[in-house]
Amino acid sequence: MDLIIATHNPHKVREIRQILGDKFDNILSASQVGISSDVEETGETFYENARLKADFVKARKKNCAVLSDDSGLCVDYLDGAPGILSNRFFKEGDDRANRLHLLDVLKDAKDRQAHFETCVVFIDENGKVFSAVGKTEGRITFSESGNGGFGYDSVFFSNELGKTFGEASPEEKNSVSHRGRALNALCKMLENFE
Ligand code: ITT
Repeated sequence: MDLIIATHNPHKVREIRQILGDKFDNILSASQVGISSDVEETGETFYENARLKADFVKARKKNCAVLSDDSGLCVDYLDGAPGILSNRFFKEGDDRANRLHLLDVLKDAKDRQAHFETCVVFIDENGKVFSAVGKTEGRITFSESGNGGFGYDSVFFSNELGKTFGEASPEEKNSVSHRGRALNALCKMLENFE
């Protein structure tokens, strides 16, 4: 089965391809199928925004299966912010500026607990909708560490890995990440459905 990934974030495309492996015949990004425009993320939850992104691509590629991912970092000290606004925390689409802003906002914070969350929405060729969520726990570091990953990875210390996602290999990150968990849960759901 061919699958279109409804995202314009190349890092997500890379990770989703790594995690899904050979579960789909062909995994194409939105730009590879000629969709360069994006939907406005007006939802109030990860699910609502993931659904908006999946519906947007499905409406343009009616015969294909579509997968979207809406994710974010939720920091306890900030009552769950930046959450669904993670990509726009300080400056839209500027990962480095957003990371440095987070370190600045938390410079005096003792409670540094945080989690990443992902909601994936999958719409099959016939229009049936599936969704799954994944979470991973950790804490925000006091400075950046590691060059791997993207977004907030170099300031997120994973409780399970004992290092930041920026220091982890792609395989290590995917094995415990919010995205890895959400996609594995989705795949189980799809296997049971078939
Ligand atoms: P699309 O909407 O096109 O999918 P996006 O980057 O805008 O791309 P989101 O709205 O889901 O995607 O924003 C999520 C932001 O949260 C993302 O830009 C990163 O800053 C951060 N983020 C999400 N997953 C992450 C991960 O695995 N590691 C580090 N940061 C992550």
